[in-house]
Amino acid sequence: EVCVEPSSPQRLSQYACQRRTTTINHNKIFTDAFEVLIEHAEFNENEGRCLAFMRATSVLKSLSGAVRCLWDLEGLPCLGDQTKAVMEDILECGKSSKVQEILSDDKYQALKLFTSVFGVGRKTAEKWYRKGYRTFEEVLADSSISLNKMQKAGFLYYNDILKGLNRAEADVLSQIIEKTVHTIVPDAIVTLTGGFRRGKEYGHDVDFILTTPEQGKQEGLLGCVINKLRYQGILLYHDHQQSTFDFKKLPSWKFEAMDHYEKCFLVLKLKSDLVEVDTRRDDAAERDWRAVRVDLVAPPISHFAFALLGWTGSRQFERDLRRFARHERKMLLDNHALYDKTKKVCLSAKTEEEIFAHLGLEYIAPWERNA
Ligand code: TTP
Ligand code: MN
Ligand code: MN
Ligand code: MN
Repeated sequence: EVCVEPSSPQRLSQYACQRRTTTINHNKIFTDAFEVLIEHAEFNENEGRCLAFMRATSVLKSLSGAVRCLWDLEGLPCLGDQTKAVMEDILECGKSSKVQEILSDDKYQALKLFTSVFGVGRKTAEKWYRKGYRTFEEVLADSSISLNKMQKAGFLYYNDILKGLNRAEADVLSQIIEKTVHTIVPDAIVTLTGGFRRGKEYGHDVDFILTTPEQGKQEGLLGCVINKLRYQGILLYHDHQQSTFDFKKLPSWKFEAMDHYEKCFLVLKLKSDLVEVDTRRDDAAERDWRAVRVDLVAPPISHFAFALLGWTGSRQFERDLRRFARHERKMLLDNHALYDKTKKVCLSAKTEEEIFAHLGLEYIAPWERNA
């Protein structure tokens, strides 16, 4: 059998921030399998295994063609014996026995189900599993379990939130958020970020960055936005987190999901003719809206570029940007700043392009960051 080398004579970098990864994935059959292995490793807190499969997944997503045999993997970074064994299985039998085993595992199934609820993390899911619960009905029937506000919303709007949104629905929401923000601060800047900025067709939520041309004027903006959304009758849930941002603090050296900007996690009513309401639900038949997840973050304009780069993702792209900065440049990068450890200075930036330049990286456009 003759195998076609997936192009690119140049050696592929081990860092996702030195690869261009669009939303077109020619190796979905492998990456879907790896995603199960990643989740399983996450549930078992096996960080090393998790990272290995995340890096392998990301490399496969960046290839310009489908892998047809193990020889195609020659010279590719981040593909070890473990990942190759799984791929060999899939190439030979169309599926991986290891993945099949996990998919039929009782604990995996329960944790997967429970963590699919907004507000339920691995630890809570594990607790419910250990109590012997396998279904939502069993969890909700236990009166000794007290759900927090987020989890209550998670159960209440479960089907809607699980469905996520398409691009057209994200655009409708952009208009709603922009209009609302501009009634408060007319010259505020509203920027779509997250997966939709990377050109994804579907998302589990819509992410926006709000800032103002005048430094500091973004303070208090989110509180006003929340009030306006409530007044419009479309606010179903909000978790407003105040800023804990400190201008003097150096970037954190480890990857943290959370940053220190003022932000809010919302569930909004999306009313539109465009919206497809799931009519299988009894109550859905009479309503003309669907619950959707929206994230808003409000950095000061001085830090906008870092916030934008951080919130655009993908998570693997962010992880590798930071790893590259630390290991290849002796710099610390996070959602707030870039610190040069050699020169002992923070490098400021007005645009993402400037941050890539500070790092000595070729600019990678948002739609090429689907690592
Ligand atoms: P998500 O909205 O979770 O992911 P996504 O938009 O890439 O994909 P999806 O379509 O499933 O929504 O997060 C977007 C980015 O925001 C992600 O790269 C991580 C980042 N983020 C932070 O940097 N800080 C935070 O506090 C949070 C909540 C997210
Ligand atoms: Mn998102
Ligand atoms: Mn997500
Ligand atoms: Mn989000």
